[in-house]
Amino acid sequence: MLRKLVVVFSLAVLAVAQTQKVPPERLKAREWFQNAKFGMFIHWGVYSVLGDGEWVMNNKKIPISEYEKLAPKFNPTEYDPAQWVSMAKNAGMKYITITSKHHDGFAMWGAKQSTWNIVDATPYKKDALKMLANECKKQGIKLFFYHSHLDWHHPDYYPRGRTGQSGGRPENGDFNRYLDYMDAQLRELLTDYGEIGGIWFDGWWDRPDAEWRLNKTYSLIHSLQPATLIGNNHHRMPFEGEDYQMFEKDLPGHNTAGFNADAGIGQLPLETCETINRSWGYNSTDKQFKNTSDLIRYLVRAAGYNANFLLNVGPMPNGKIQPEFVERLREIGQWMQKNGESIYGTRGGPVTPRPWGVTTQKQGKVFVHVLDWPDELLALPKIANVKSAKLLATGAPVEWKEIAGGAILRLPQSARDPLDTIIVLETSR
Ligand code: FHN
Repeated sequence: MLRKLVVVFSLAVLAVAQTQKVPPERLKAREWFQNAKFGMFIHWGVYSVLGDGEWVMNNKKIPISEYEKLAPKFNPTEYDPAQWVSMAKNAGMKYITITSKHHDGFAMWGAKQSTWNIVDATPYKKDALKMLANECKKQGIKLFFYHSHLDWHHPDYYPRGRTGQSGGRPENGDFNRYLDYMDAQLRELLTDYGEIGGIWFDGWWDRPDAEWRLNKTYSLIHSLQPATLIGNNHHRMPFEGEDYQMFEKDLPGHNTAGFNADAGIGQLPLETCETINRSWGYNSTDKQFKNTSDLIRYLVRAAGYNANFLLNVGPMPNGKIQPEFVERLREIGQWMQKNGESIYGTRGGPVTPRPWGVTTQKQGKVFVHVLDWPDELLALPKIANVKSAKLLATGAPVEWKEIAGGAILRLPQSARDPLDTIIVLETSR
């Protein structure tokens, strides 16, 4: 017992110490992030030309000399960032996280450190990220960059890690020089692209024992833009200097996809990401689209777990987003227009997630999201000071009866929404 108390106390001290070091503008940004709740993930790069996902180089063992031939074929003349941004906004998304560089090392902006980038290596020649950054600013949506630590293309990414072994790179290289290169890229992205909401790192897991100089990289980012949030998809508890914790293809605390064996849930803002079909980067044969209801229910569950939902699209090589994605985003947006009050600005509610659904809460309101009615009646544990219970959709009162240790909700079948019946409990605080 004493040991447990000491551990709890030390964790509390650590949490306070970490918060104390965080400047006010970043604390504000973290709060903004938690309120935003819903973002668009974009995986886009030269791999889209092959329509076989963003791992195609590794999975098909394509040597660098061959893979580089994709760049001259990448000419997204139909890329319209204004359309992308308004699509995200109409879906109810408040930020966009786009791949500045994925594991293939290809830079989607006019990077000065190498010609392996969209401006120098493709017939398109335009800086896709600059165009998107300008549009995000214009339409008032925050922009985050996904940046891969792991690099299958750079010769100095050496010793190599678990992946990217078939590129045909020399058996030598200077890892620190690679990190300098990556820091220089980040410096550029945080200097020339306006206000950046966050950097979403990925690929650390390729070399978990390497000296990644994270402190140096994180300090660089925060010195250039103190309010930029840092997240790292290392599938572990957050490291020092990070601002949010992400979960891939799983709700916090779950591990159905196999990424989160070592990830507990920390104190920082949370985010979970998911695909619409089964691919991140464009995949022309993947037709296993989740339906809109399931995507909305995932968003609702994420909110109940106190987490944001980052929903992915993988644009086509011509710059268009495929119609199956567009349709689902539009439908999610329609739902958010009506029910967003129970998602935006909320935190996980007083009742922890249950098999029947989740709760969210904000200023004097608890939203009970019943995703699967267990029965005619729904029993809830005690929620303090409930004044009234109403349907969010119509404002109609809902039968609410307090009993010893909790309360009972009753709602006739006809008043339920099979997607999500949202009951608003007004509480006096
Ligand atoms: O390897 C990547 C994958 O391509 C994709 O970017 C996802 C997104 O969460 N993360 C990786 C694996 O953890």
